[in-house]
Amino acid sequence: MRTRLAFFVFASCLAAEAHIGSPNVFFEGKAGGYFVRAVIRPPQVVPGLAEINVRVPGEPVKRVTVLPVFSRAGREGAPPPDEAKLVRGEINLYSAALWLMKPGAYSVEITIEGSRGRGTLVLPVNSMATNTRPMSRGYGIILSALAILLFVGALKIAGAIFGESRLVPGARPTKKDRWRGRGAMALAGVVLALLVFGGKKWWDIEDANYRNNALYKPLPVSAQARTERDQHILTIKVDPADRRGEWTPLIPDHGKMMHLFLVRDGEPGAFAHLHPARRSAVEYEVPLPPLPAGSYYVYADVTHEDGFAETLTATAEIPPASLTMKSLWLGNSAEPICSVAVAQRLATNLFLPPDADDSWQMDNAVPGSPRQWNNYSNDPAQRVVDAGGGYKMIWENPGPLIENNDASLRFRLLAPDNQSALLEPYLGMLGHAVVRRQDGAVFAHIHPVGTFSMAAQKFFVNGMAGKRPTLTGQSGLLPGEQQSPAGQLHGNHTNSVGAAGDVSFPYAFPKSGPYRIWVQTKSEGRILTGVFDADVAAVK
Ligand SMILES: [Cu+2]
Repeated sequence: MRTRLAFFVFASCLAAEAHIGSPNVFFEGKAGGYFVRAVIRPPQVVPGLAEINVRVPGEPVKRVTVLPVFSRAGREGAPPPDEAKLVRGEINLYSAALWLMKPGAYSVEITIEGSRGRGTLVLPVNSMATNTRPMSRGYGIILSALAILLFVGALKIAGAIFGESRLVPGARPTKKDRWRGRGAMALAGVVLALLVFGGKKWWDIEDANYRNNALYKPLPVSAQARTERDQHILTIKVDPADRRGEWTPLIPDHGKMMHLFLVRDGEPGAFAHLHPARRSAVEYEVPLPPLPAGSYYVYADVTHEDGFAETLTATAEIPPASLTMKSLWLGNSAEPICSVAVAQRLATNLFLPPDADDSWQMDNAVPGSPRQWNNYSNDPAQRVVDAGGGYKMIWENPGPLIENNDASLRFRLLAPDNQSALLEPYLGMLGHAVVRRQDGAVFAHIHPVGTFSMAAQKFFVNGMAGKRPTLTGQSGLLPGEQQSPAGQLHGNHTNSVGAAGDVSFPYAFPKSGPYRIWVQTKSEGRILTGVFDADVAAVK
């Protein structure tokens, strides 16, 4: 009965990302003069230990330190930094475990000291409870046995106190004495049973409170399409009551308050990456391109002003677009053209114009040319797809993929002349990739530098301005972030970029299964999206 002696059932606190089911933070880029690859694995229990691994390739460095900073306490409230230990048998891999004490937005400061001076890197980590941990069976049996022993022991003691202990040594207990002892035992049994029952009740209340209020859940929002002057407009609405009134103001990420991703349910697929404008504190609105009608999964990436980043989810029913709208958006083209020029043309014709950085994609846009593999490449290990506008995208290392294995997903854009295309920054980055497990259990928006919210990183970097060595050199750009326009690409920021046209994303698929990946790049002013399907194998 007391297998639910669940006082020890522990709450776990997984630091989730602004992603779903993909809590680890990956970083690949520069910290001062050092190239760094870092992975932060958030803890399993709250408060809990975050595991931090830092690899610094090249010549050995002197020291690597790590420091967690809780956004609400600031640097002043932070403990002294911990020294990361060189992992046995490795020459450049450092490891440390850091306590994350509270749920909320943290940043982890990684400092590298060596022959090239000091390099500091700040990575945001969300610390939040997303799970509870069941007690193991063996542990439960041991605790239950101990509890029964205590219970019986307490009864015996009660019986002894009121029974035999009152007798003179050597005297035999009378019938009355025995009955008094038994009565005391019964009374103690009732009192103890009530205590156990009360304890269980108390725990259930604690447990329910934790599950209902402390556990982080992606905040469901509503997404509703309406039609105004022939245009379909999608409204994203947050109900603050769903989260006990806590809806703090947002800060822009890549210059946008919200990055909205629409994924069509079923085949043919369609995808949009849009940027809704704020209508009120809890309402965002965006004009819809003429996407194929149907049911869509909606993901909205937002960053709060305390650096906390999250993904809001919904589904939306998108009605068929009118012929007028189709011809306005598409012109004579059979496939979407996403560029500033098209956005400007639309702005003069539409009642609610789209954002210049909005982009979208449809499968089978050009009849007879669905997503195709290996039509253009002789290497069977590579996968090639149409990216629109005559461009092709090659996935250079598509497999084999294994869950939880660190991988760099590497892609190359080919111009219509089959030469590597010159990539331009799209929303400040050379590439964006959206990874989604077919069942929606994993959704992540990743960049060449890593998986975290750039706005959250910027927030922590700015918060420390003046107090710390500069993180990014004189340009004020974050590692891996590119300056616009393309002509000004800085040599020292091209760490995530190989040859022209190449872009790679550090990532590890958190779960095996079928995935779809949308890779977005920009060349000659046009946003080009390649769509790839991938199967991720389980660890054997
Ligand atoms: Cu965006």
